[in-house]
Amino acid sequence: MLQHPTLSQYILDQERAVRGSGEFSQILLDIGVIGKVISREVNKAGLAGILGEAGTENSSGDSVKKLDVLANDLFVNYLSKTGHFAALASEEETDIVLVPNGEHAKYVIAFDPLDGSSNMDFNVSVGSIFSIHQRVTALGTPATLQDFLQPGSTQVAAGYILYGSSTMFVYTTGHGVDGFTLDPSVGEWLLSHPQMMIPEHCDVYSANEAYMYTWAEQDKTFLENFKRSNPKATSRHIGSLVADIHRNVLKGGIYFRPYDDATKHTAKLRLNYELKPLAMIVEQAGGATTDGQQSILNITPTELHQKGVMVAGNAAIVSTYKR
Ligand code: AHM
Ligand code: MG
Repeated sequence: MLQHPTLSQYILDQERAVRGSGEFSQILLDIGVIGKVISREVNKAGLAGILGEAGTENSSGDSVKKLDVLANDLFVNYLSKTGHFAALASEEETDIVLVPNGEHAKYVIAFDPLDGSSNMDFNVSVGSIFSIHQRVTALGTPATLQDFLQPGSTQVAAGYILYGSSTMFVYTTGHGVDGFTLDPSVGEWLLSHPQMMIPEHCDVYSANEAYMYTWAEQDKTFLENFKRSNPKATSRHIGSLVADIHRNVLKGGIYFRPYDDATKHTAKLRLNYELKPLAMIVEQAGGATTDGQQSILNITPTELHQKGVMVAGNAAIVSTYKR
């Protein structure tokens, strides 16, 4: 275990190197704590039928929260008390949540507390995703929606926690991407994947091809060309965004989610909670992202829950996607 630095050792070393205030280290450590608690709950989710169904009372008479509700409550309650955030935004909340007495806090955070939660019942990997910005509104005043309508390029940190066969915490502060694996026996995050980089070689594509019949012609052609030009091309699609992106970053691959229905411009993924943070991870790992016209990180949201499309992964291939 001692061969691998813990999350706190690593973050504090980094913070010392840049002579930071320590505030940022504390934020990442706080998210690490939330990840550990959700990991514990996800790991015993299969016992729900034994200990009590979610949404009902368990045998002790305690109410059992659905996991996505529990994860959201945990993010909101824990982060509201840290003093670092003026406001929070969650995929599960209609509006931004102002933190009581948060007027003097420097940052805002957007998160998807448990992405892919419909996979939970089948023991498929799920994830939490977060995106942190410095406020654009004046310190000393309440944060506003404007603080969340910033392009991904101004994120000061972003990342995810993947609840898979092991639990991993992957984040970037704009200096590459580091991955930590939870050692459940001691409850510590250990640096297992320092400076993750997308391999140049890329055989994998991840797409929900069920939507292909309503894709635009150029989207069908893009995928066809990828398959034709690479005899080893293979499909890997979990349908759980964090897991799909994580695998592609480690193994090399393209995540392909154009408009599900090109005529209606139907999209599923949310810019603030899913696309921006995961795009920062992909680009910091040496990959590229696009909506067909520009990097996902250059899009300025105009609505809190705005949805969008994303092609992400190996830069050489992503750069050939245009719309
Ligand atoms: P959610 O935020 O409601 O969980 O939905 C997001 C999930 C992603 O994890 C996944 O990639 C996508 O939905 C799958 O959607 P679809 O079944 O339409 O392909
Ligand atoms: Mg989601």
